Amino acid sequence: MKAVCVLKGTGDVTGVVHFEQQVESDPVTVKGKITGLTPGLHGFHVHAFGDNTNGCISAGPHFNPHKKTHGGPDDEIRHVGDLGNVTADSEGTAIIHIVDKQLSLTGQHSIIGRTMVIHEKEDDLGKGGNEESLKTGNAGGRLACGVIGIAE
Ligand SMILES: [Cu+2]
Ligand SMILES: [Zn+2]
Repeated sequence: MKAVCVLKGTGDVTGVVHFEQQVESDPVTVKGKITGLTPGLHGFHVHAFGDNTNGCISAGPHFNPHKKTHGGPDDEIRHVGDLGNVTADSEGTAIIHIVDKQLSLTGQHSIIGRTMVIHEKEDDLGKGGNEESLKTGNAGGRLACGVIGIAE
């Protein structure tokens, strides 16, 4: 099973992300490139809805079918959509290569038809010590997003 997402926003940030999974019990490999960022860390999540009618805001909160609090990708307690941060280099380019155990491209909690979002700021992975940290990781605005679709 393969999926793809083209990220776009109102500014210069754009990207393409590819997803691959062999069978439902396997991890999902996420590979791609996002350009136009400020150097440093940027929160990167799957949000609940594949709705871009009002830009990236319409994608709703982080995809969280198990009703947990926000966390980092290696935490047991996290939203399914919590992929942590990607790092942009001095040119503003982030090369993504993530292998994630909680994502799936099939089954009841598939991410197909949901939205990938790249954020303005670093995701504190739920360790920010305030209420917002346990919801969004204080990752700030949504720079670009795109709906995850089935790929060939
Ligand atoms: Cu997000
Ligand atoms: Zn989250």
